[in-house]
Amino acid sequence: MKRFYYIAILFTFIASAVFPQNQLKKIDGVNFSNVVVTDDFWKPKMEKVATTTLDACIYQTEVKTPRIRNFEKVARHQGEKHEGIYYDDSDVYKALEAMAYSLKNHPDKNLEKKADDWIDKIAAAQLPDGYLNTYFTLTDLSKRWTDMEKHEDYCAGHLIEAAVAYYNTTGKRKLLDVAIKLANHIDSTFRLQNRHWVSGHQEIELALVKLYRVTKNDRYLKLADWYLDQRGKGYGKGTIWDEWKDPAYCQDKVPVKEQTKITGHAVRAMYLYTGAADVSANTNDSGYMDAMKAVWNDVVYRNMYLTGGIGSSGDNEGFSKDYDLPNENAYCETCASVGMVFWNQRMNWLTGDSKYIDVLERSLYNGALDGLSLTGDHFFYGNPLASAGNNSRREWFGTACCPSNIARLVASIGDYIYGKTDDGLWVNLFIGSKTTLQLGGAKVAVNLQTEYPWDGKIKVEFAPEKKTKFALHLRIPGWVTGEPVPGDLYMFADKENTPVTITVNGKNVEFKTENGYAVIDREWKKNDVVEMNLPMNVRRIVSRPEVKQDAGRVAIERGPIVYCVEGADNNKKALNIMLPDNALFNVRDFSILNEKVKAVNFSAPEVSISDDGLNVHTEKKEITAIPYYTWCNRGQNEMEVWIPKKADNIKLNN
Ligand code: FUB
Ligand code: ZN
Repeated sequence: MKRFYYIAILFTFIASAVFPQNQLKKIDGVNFSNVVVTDDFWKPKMEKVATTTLDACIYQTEVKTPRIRNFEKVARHQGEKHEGIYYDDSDVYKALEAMAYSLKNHPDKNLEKKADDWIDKIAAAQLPDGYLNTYFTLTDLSKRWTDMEKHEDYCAGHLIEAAVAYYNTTGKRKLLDVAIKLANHIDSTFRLQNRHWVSGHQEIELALVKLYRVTKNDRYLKLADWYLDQRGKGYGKGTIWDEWKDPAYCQDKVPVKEQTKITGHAVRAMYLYTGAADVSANTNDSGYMDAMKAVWNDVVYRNMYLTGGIGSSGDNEGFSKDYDLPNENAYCETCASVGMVFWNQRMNWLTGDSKYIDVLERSLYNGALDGLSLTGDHFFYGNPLASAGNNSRREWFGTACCPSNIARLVASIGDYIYGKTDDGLWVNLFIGSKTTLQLGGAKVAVNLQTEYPWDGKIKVEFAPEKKTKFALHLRIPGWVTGEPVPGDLYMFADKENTPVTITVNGKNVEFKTENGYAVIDREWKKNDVVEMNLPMNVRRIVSRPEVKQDAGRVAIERGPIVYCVEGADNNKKALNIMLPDNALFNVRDFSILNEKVKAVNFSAPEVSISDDGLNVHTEKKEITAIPYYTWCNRGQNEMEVWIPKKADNIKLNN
């Protein structure tokens, strides 16, 4: 018997050594709290968020709008009226989460004091049974949990995320205890009573997984899974379905594990699939994977803008028909691009495939970053790809989900740079940074230096405490190997791919490519330096012919950056510019406000109409194209990403 026991142990040991990847999750993330960002591109943005964006969020949340006042009213118990929209609590929580991340990078006593004050107010508004929502508490508490569309669990999800973030940064438990009490209340009200409930706006699923990870209490993981399992079974009938006339609006038409098509509201969809990926990674339930891969293909192959933005239609704040990607009227909510970053990060962890980071990078540097002004205190809610000059960045919005969402993303940018296993390091984003990780059984200091996205040189230096063996996986972006995006929604007009060379300590190395990564598996010692040089030539992009709105047009990219022409650089006009096939590009240093960028110049015809409207005139001009994310920082201006190749596609703004 004893012998059998030893054999069984031995077998288990061998099996776990042979199949170490039995886990669904292939890569672990490296949390931003272990990463010091030193990057010339991102560090100033993180500072801007810390010193300006958060102040703007605080001012709007506390002074200009009644969001904090609603919490104070609940605590006063004087029958005062709720002000604002039923989901406004979520903006308080999301700002708090951004504050928590920022405090980790930039300790700031005053900011922490502000966060503590807000937390006291939030805690004072929690009811004894754990319920917390100022809208229902101040309007009619008897109506709580009766309308699935009313975002009670969406707000709860953002509270939980803020609580976990604040606890991780400060070690203070007050908000975490509030979140636990609220999550317990929800769990007892629904899952434990098997009372059906479909969250009208997903968010709580991913938040509950964070709560599970910090508390280690699997009750929250089960609740997250239960939320996913409620969808697509008709339980939303009567509430969310009535509101939107179509269960697909909130991804409630088909059970999550059977979904194959992207539908409905873009932010809800992104949070849903992020939650599903998180649940999969923590339960090892592969049941969501096929669905997520199919839906992801549907997004990326047929429904994504070149900027990585999604959700073309303002009517449903979401997806319309395949290939329907209008440029001027593109909705492309900032939150949806932020959601793309979240979901693609999780898909990369689950699969180890770099194509998800290619999409993440596109959404991050273009669709999401466009949501934040260069001054840090103005925002875009929608991010169109063309403008007749009527768009402007705003200080705030009635529905103010986007400002704090982009703030929390920038403040936690360190989350997206690296991935790891016990004996593998993944470099996903090229962002100057330092971290120390346990690799191959030794502590390894990693120092990544680069001037990306303006320059393609990437240098990674290792300082292990002792010689250690691990596999370095360096992402070779799809835009280097000829695929601007996975699939063929967008293609390079030329086929001039430059091969990538990698050196170790100055000598070329052979490397194998796996899942889109160059893999160098060897023993590393102190001061080993790996260098990779990504070609940064300007490339023309064309769309599949099904995208009618881009027909006869071309866009330009350099590295991960999508470019546009803006009136501010081109004699106040952009819609009259052509980009013929034979135009040559010239890259030069340029500044937009204080942002140092690379501009792309080309000489091309501009069309103008005489004042009397009788003559059309074409004149060759020197045109300046700028990174898309920097547009509309110098007032209202015409702008265009997809530039007509010939005059017959020009649509002038008269
Ligand atoms: O409903 C809450 C948020 O407001 C959504 O995520 C955004 O799309 C906006 O509708
Ligand atoms: Zn938003």
